Amino acid sequence: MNQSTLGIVKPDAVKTGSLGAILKRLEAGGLTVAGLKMVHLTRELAQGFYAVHRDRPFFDSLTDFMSEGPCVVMVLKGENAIDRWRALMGATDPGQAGEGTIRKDFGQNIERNAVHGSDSPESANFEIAYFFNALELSG
Ligand code: 3AN
Repeated sequence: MNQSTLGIVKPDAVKTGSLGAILKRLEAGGLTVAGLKMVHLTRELAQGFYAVHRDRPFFDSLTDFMSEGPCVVMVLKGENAIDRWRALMGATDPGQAGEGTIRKDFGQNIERNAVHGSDSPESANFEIAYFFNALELSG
């Protein structure tokens, strides 16, 4: 099934100059970039994006982190793009992530974990629309 998902290269990975390496991994993993831009989220925009986590103890820290510097938001397409991108990312905690995954190689800890990926078709729809309009997407 051809799918779209939202990926984010988070502020930690942009700061360490890992953007190119991460793009290379996702292209090598069979995903196509259909939209991409750099944004510096305000705290409010980060809170809106992560609204589903608003009651979690890490919400304030997570939204501070996501607004501390620029990140790169992108729409990724491909066969089973949602699961494929999450497999390339690895487990949420880089310490638990498998060898060769992005989070294992570029993440610092469970919060500063380099990348984000939608976890379902419903969240992909919400997350893509949060950052992109139709004119900004190709293919
Ligand atoms: P994933 O990004 O793997 O789908 P979620 O949706 O459970 O993980 O969490 C969203 C984001 O919240 C994670 N990417 C991570 O940055 C942060 N996060 C998740 N669990 C924790 C935690 N226990 N402590 C701090 N931050 C966390």
